[in-house]
Amino acid sequence: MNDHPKPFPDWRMSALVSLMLTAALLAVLWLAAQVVGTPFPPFDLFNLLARVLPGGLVTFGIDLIVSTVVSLNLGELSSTAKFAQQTLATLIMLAACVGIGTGLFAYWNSRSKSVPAVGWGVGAAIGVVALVISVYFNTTTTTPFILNAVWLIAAFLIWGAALAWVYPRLRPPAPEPSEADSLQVIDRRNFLVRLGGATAALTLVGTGLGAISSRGRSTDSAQAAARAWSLDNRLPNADSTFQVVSGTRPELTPLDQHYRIDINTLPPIVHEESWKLVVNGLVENPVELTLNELRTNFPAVDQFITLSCISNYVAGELIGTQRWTGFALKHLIEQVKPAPEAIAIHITAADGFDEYISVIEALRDERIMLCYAWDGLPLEIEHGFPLRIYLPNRYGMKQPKWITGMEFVPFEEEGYWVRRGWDELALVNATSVIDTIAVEAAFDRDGQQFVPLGGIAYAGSQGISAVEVKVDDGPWELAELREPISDLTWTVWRYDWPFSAGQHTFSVRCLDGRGRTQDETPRDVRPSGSTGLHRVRRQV
Ligand SMILES: Nc1nc2c(c(=O)[nH]1)N[C@H]1C(S)=C(S)[C@@H](COP(=O)(O)O)O[C@H]1N2
Ligand SMILES: [Mo]
Repeated sequence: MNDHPKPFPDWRMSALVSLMLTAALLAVLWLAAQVVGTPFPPFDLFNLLARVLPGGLVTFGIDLIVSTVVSLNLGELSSTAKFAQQTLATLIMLAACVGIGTGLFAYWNSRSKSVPAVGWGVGAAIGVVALVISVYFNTTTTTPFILNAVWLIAAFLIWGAALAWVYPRLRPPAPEPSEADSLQVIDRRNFLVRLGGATAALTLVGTGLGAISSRGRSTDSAQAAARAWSLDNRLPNADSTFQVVSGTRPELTPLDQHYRIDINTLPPIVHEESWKLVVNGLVENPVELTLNELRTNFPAVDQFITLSCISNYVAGELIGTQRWTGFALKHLIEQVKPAPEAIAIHITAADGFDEYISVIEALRDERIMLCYAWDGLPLEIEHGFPLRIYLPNRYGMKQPKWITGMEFVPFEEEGYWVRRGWDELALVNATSVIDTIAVEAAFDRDGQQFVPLGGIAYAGSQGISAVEVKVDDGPWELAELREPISDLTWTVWRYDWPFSAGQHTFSVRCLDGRGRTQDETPRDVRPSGSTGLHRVRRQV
């Protein structure tokens, strides 16, 4: 049979059959991950890739996902981008397994000996690799190692065995055409159809049940009982007479609309009962504190804070404002009494992320806080439960979520994203955005029609002293500013534009608290955050 002119199954049929079996495998793995809590290898593999591939490539991938979501208008970015990332992770694993399956068929075509043994062996080997990757890169599994080991190895072994079982059933007919051959062809077609049906059913049932049970899981959170602060309270600037233009984004970002950026396909799950903040290194009094101790031992403070990702392009969605609750890091430092040679704190996190912060800076700036609640609720898992840090005037990349440890060290070194080529300080660049040109809210004053424009401006902890709007080549005109919620948040502005029909270009710029105009040079997000003006062209 080896001298048959064309290898059979050919690569297309090999790939098709591998695809069917791999889809079924992934669906079953997904279902088990949702129901039992075993690792889902595609996500673990993606976590590994995100950490070992060069920073530029990873950022490129993330940007690609974000811009795809935005340009296809796939809806609200915070969850859609994560969903896109998970889909990509699954496709990568699917492609890898289809590649391996196709390769196996090609190998068996050339050397049809010991097909089952090779299939089982390759399957089990992939299972072992998946297990090792999960040990290092999975932060969500809730099942014991031994169960994960048995499950992953068995699942991939069965996949390999299935490939080996299918292979001889796809073998070509004898070289001489005969009655029996055409029967065999029909047989094979029948077999393929049945295999396709079985794997499709398994895939559908697995993903369907998995989706249902994951939805069930996200609602049974311990936070259901607590009530969001914003439901019962007014913002500190609620008495302002400033009229917000309709279509301006909410001044306090609803929790479910706040952007989410991190290096994880799924956020790490930290169990409060076993979690402790470990503070050690060059200190006189190393401590380990539970979440409850953190809540009660240190005076709680609330700060309204705007957080932005350094990957936020001009007028992007990776920026949000929330009410953060926690305590000044300063108080914890005073309790542990650092040695004189302790220069920095190395902050580590449950997902392997890390950053360094200067001890002097944390002692000097009481706004630097360790935070355990947003909007009066325990931090959501996605936003860093149980503990995250806040540093004024820095982009999010300097501010770890899911903190597990703080070690006092003699040097300030480069943190996770700095090692990957991003700005060492990651200071926020001033930015301003037109959210709305509210034609529907046009009004008359002294015989002139006005169309209000509205949006936000943000310059980190520098504050905003002015916002200016320019229409076409006209002069920069002053906008009206709303008192910000706090001096750490963005500022909402409005400008009543004397309307004239036609095609116009609207531009906005801001001046920070010290009167410095925002950087108007268009710059990409990497390495130091985007700069440049937001312009909107509109026919009105
Ligand atoms: N442990 C950990 N902390 C992290 C990150 C991360 O990947 N892991 N990402 C950082 C980045 S790049 C940003 S922009 C902010 C985003 O916080 P959010 O997802 O709550 O909006 O978290 C920061 N903290
Ligand atoms: Mo970020």
